[in-house]
Amino acid sequence: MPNPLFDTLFAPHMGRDTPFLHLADGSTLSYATFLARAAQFAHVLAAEGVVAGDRVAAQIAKSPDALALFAATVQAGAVFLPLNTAYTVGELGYFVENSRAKVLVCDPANAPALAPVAGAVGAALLTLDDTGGGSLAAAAIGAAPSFDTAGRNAGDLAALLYTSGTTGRSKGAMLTQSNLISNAQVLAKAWRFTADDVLLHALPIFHTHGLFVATNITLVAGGSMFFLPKFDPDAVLAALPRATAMMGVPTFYTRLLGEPRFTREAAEHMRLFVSGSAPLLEETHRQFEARTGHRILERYGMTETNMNTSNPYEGARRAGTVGPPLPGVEVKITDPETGAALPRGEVGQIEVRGPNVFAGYWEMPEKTAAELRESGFFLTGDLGRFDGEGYLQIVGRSKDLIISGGYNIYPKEIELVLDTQPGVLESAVIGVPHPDFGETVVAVIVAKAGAAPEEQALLSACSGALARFKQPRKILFTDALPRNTMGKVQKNALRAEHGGLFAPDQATK
Ligand code: MCA
Ligand code: AMP
Repeated sequence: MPNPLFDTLFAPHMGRDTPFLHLADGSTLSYATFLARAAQFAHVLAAEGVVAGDRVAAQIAKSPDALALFAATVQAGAVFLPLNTAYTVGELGYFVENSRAKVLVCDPANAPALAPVAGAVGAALLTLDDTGGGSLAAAAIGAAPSFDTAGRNAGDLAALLYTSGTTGRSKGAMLTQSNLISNAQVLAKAWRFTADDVLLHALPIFHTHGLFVATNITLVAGGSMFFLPKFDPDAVLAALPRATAMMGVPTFYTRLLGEPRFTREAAEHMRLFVSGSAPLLEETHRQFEARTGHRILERYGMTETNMNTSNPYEGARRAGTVGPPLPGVEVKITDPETGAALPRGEVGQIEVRGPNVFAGYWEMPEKTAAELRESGFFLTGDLGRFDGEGYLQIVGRSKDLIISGGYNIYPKEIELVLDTQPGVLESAVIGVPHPDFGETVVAVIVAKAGAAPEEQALLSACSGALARFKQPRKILFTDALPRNTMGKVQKNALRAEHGGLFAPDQATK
């Protein structure tokens, strides 16, 4: 039966005895071996009662098996729901419950804590670690290495990716098979990926960047990947001489530039470095070119839209811009008040339409209606302008969002935790420039009259409730928050006041 996503990404490689994944221990996994493993996992999912359309949630370490679970989920016709490994049990409960996952796959060490989370929605709990262990792997032993691919339509859901919201409540972005197919095909062509490419993959695989952009492009092209567990400069430098392309968040590139061993010679074998998920400083772009001779190709995307614009492969890659719209994608700049299109050159909200744009937020029709216009244009919450050559520049955000090392952090979620702590009257969480993470989280607290909450107690409260990357790196105290005449906290004023906290000469991280 047809399953367009499986038929595009995986089926063409069935039985191919050529490399798919090169691993840190020097071993290589062929496409045939990988797909046999995926088929075995699909049998396990089916045995758990997973049918087309069911959600398979996974909070597991990056490994070939973790990727095989994605392939298995697609083959079984289910919807993949990858979760950041940094999330706490409290954070996870919401995703599993909200999605009504049929299966939750987690690390064996987390199974005791997550059993009640799975139990609450009647999800089966399976485990998988990064060394081939766990109950999912055990159940796959002896399963047939082929699976009758479940039938799906291009408009059916392939993945549910949760993105935080300005209210602090996460929304599940529904991505269809055709969203993923169209973007992978467009990008593979735009960035000239072929079966000869070896992608250096050091990103996490629970986000669009590492899972759909990096992996799906490689699959469409039939190339292979150096599949590193995480970004580690030593491992990246070791792999560079045999890789041809790399994708990363700006922190990857600033960290590489911090390595004297990262030289023109070290990058000699590479044909392409791509950056996205957060703004790449023009300075980083320049330093990178001076060091390696390569001009980083910056592109712009979102969980809800996959990739929207990209600097060209051939032609000028311009620092400080994210390039023109990708083929098939429409981008317009509109007046935030009226929604009317603005003339070229003016700054406004960025709206996007195309086959890449998601189908809406899972069971949130009001939120969907508020952000996805009937015309099909999606309001990104980013502010930008087109320059004279039709390149998009992102100049800011209308959404209250912090991007730290490529991870999105919604201040509201942290404020909700801080506001309930003893002695806290109110809080405002802001992002300030950070030399390593681009931006980092700072909380400004107003204490209740007569109370004196301590920074350490507040940080502890955050660490119990929030993933590490969301926790404030600094807590400041003030008598009153700056407000405008409408009573709204003026975060711009706070950012201006505290913007130098992590300036390189005083960075403490
Ligand atoms: C880890 N930590 C962080 C972050 N990552 N804190 C703030 N921001 C982060 N991004 C914490 C750890 O918990 C730890 O805390 C300390 O920082 C360092 O931990 P370590 O394990 O050394 O972290 P790392 O390996 O240095 O991680 C930094 C990283 C990683 C390599 C930049 O965060 C990363 O791989 N980021 C990529 C994110 C990504 O893929 N984003 C795409 C999503 P402590 O100091 O207490 O020990 S956006 C997307 O998909 C859209 C569609 C797009 O356009 O691409
Ligand atoms: P996410 O919701 O995690 O997919 O993050 C999407 C957001 O990341 C976008 O709305 C932008 O604010 C930001 N983003 C992605 N790529 C870039 C880029 N190249 N430059 C600036 N911001 C970016």
